[in-house]
Amino acid sequence: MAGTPFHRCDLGMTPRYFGTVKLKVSDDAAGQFVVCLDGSDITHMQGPPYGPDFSYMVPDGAPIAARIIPMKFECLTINLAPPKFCDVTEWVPATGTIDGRQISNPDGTNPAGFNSVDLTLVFGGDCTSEDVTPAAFTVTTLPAGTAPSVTSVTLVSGTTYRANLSTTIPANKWTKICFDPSPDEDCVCIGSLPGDVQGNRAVNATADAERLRQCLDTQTCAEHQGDLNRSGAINPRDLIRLMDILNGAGNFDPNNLQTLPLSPC
Ligand SMILES: [Ca+2]
Ligand SMILES: [Ca+2]
Ligand SMILES: [Ca+2]
Repeated sequence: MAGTPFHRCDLGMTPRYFGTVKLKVSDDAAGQFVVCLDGSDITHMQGPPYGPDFSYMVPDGAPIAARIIPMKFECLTINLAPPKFCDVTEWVPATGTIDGRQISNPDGTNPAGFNSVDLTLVFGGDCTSEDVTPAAFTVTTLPAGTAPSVTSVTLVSGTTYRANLSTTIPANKWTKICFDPSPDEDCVCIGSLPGDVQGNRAVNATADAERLRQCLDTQTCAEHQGDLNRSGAINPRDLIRLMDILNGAGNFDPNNLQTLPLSPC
């Protein structure tokens, strides 16, 4: 900490004296600092070079000490944010995405679902490409349950990386994937709710079937919403598969009226 010299400033007829205190910390400083200043100490102004000969400080001839009102400062609490880590500028799938497709065929074959996320990074602070490792990710689910883990990270291009999960994200839950754990984490939440063509956190036979009919008409729905059977196309077979998901069929438990909680992101 360093103090700058006091400055004299004339405001009307009354000289005022101001002080500035500068707090200098190292680049990686973080946490809470409490700065307390004692009452003004004027004793040092009574000796050289502030003695009677120091006329600039005593323009009206009165001792400088007589015109300083000792002050008592409240302690100042400063919370320093930790150093900047990497930041994620884009996640794919985007946070809030809900996969409405089946998680397997009704007979249990062809298990499928989101099993990776892509993240585009801006490096900063202490964070470099070497920090983009599986250990930098945490994965949880809501409702709580067994979550996949990040098993590997591959470079897609530029500063876009793919975090590969150990399994597909579980059905009827949010999966929350966070990079760059404390103190500067970035998270994405992806849901899986088979039958939720609307992506509104609720499976409803009437509303989601109606939405799928619109998808068939307009072909403007995202694949993860309208391609219930994961065929790569949205067509009437998806309407049949939606019925299987709603009512239960083979390995499918009935998913009508299933809901997701609010996203944890
Ligand atoms: Ca970050
Ligand atoms: Ca819905
Ligand atoms: Ca399809």
